[in-house]
Amino acid sequence: MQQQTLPKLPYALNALEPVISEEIMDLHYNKHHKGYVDNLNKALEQYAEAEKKGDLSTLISLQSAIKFNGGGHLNHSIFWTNLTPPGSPENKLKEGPLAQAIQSQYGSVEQLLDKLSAKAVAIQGSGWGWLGFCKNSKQLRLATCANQDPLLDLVPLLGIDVWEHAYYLLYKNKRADYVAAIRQIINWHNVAERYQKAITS
Ligand code: MN3
Repeated sequence: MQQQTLPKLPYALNALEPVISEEIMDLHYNKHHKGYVDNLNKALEQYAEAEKKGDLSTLISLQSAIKFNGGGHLNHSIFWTNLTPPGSPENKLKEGPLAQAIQSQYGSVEQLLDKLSAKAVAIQGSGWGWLGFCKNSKQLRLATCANQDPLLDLVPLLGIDVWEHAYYLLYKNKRADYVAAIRQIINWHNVAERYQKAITS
């Protein structure tokens, strides 16, 4: 398997201020996300080695590291693109299939975000709140994942990282304030693009 790489951030480290501080972004992207990528590559390398040797017990023992770091890499790679500087036009959801689906299932974007926020705030410990698309029912769904578990049964559209590293330096213990503030920097164009791909593929 080829080396996984840290994707380029689509904006500057300070671009999400005042909602997310430059210090949080620097640590979150350059340390946490980079750490997931580096540790994933290490685990994948060891996995390939063990595979060559037919070393089954090592293969099994590497699975949790691959899930954790691989999930962290997948989740953050989506998360960065789900965000946009406050006040940018991408923060508004334009008319289209996603707007229609949200309206018919949740009433409005605000009502959807109220539900997603409540779920994300209630996660015990670290994890992610997600808006996803269910390919079987063709419906939007809300979900939560613990730790860095990736969202596998839905197509991920919009993720909210509620690990303390995502907000603690600015919001301290007030996870609900962070989740409320993040509405100002959601990149709805990105979410709509992901939805478009999910319904047509
Ligand atoms: Mn994180």
